Amino acid sequence: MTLHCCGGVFQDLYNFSVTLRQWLSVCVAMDLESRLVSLMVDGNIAKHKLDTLSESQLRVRGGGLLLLGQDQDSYGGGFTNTQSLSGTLADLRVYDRVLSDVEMLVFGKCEMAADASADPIISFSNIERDFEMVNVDLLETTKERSCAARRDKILVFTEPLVFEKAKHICGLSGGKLALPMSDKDTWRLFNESVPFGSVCNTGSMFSFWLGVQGDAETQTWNHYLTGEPLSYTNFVGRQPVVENPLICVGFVGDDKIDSREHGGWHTVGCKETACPICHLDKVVLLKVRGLCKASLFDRQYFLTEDNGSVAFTGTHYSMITRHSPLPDSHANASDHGFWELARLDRPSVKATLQMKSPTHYPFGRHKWTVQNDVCGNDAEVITITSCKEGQFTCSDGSCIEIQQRCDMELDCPSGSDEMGCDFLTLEPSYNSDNPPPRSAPNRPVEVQIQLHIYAIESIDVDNFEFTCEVEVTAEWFDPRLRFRHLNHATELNSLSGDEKLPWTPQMEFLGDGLTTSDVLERRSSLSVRRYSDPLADDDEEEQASEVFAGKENSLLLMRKVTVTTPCQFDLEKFPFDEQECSMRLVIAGITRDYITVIPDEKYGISFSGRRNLLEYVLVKEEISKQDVVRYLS
Ligand SMILES: [Ca+2]
Repeated sequence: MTLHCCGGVFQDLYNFSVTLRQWLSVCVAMDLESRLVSLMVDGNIAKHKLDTLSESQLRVRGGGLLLLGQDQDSYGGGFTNTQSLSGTLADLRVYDRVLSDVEMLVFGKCEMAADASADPIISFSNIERDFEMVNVDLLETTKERSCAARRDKILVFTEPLVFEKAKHICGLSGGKLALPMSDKDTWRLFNESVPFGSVCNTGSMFSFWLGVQGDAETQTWNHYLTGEPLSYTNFVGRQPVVENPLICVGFVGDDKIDSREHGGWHTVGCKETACPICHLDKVVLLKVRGLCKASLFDRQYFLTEDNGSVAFTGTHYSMITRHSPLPDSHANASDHGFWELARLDRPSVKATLQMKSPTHYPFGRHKWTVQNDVCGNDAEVITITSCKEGQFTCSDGSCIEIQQRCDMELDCPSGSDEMGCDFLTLEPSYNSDNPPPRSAPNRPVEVQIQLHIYAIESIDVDNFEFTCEVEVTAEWFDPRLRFRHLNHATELNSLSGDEKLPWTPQMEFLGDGLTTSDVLERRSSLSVRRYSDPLADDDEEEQASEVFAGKENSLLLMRKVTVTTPCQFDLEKFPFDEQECSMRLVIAGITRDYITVIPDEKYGISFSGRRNLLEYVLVKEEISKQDVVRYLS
């Protein structure tokens, strides 16, 4: 918040956080005589001294324009809709005296009666007379409502559903089936569900699901998710016997019966239908994934009511509402209407989703038809989800932990967590003939090499060659790539089965004097070694997944080969001598300006075979960078 004062010579910035859908009390008191500014935000007071101002600047001038809910860039003008208040003002008071800290705290704690602390010079007490209202809805509210710290919400879905489905839809909206814990809760629930009585009724009674299930074995009525027996029940008449495990509890009311029985419980077969009353115990923000960054639609929504149906209200400009079939669509029993995502200020910018059934809500992943958005597609797969950070949204909208994605266990109802599980998808622009780009022209891409010799199979002095079994491991980074859901264990991140593979170094084995070795391929694998944490979640992707940068996580090519290498044995001193044979590893087709091969400092070469080979003893194995580099061509 910026405080301007004294003809614009004084400005001060105060930082405090504003939580969506939560009331906030702010009070500012300026005492020009003692040069003290007190700012109260939700019961906390900060003080500031106006030191630098002269007497003449600290004077209140008359006139001016009080404007609420808009940012005036100039006197009475310079408005833009992106700088307007989209919210509710419950109370406003301006006094011509300095309020004390105690008075501000009383106000901040909502303890001040509406008419107390008399004589504000400006207030909402006669708002229609004192204010000109443009694009403002005027609503009656009570102090209890605007001061309530409670952030929970009761949401009624207005289609009768069987218990299982009712349970599911409350889960998708980020809540639970409501369950009153006291007579006070019951009364609230009753009041909030009464308006839906006409659509949620069975005969003369209206009927809603509560989060209660009976247990026939223990003869208890339990919370439907935790299985805990309830400490509060409100059955009409005597507590019923649980005869059948498939008995759930409904909630009744009607205007005729005794008010004590409003909100009374009764047993219903779980296969019968009633409207779900969902309890969202905190503000649930639903996210929309899959829109491009520049999209004109909001990315966060609250569940609200619109025309007696659940709707999704965006945090800024757009809303998702339900519509009946269009009159011009030839009357068709399978046309259940559609959901429309639209900009409130630009109604031509919209997206629609045909409903597949009368109870089809747009939770989860769906293909929407898009008009006039800027992402460039006329159809987009969009995910609407109440899942939290670190969770994956199944295609139906239910949530699992992100670690359960691609872990080879089916966790989503339709198994969507195990689809699209490739570690690597190459962009169409990726050319696997080209090595990774250099970070700078004088910095060739490093390919780190490790050689492990399992065995010297033979030393053939007659034919001037030796044969050994070797495992060569090459490791490099390709910043063009992005990997997904990598495991910590490299062997689980194998790319070998993939249809399209990234660039890999073409290794050749040479002997002395660049003679060519015979290579017998035994086994080879290409995998990804995870070094980093996943990148920050990107909601342009329709699905949450752990994405890893190619510049931080390496590719690992492992080749197990049997190599027969020519060697110029010096036979003059045969057989009592020491011989030196070289096996050269070359990356073909690339000059060393682009690629440099580096033997791994610590594990460059290792040997695990027998050193005593009847006639010979292996004295020493060595790997050297210089040798390798010199032969790059
Ligand atoms: Ca899984």
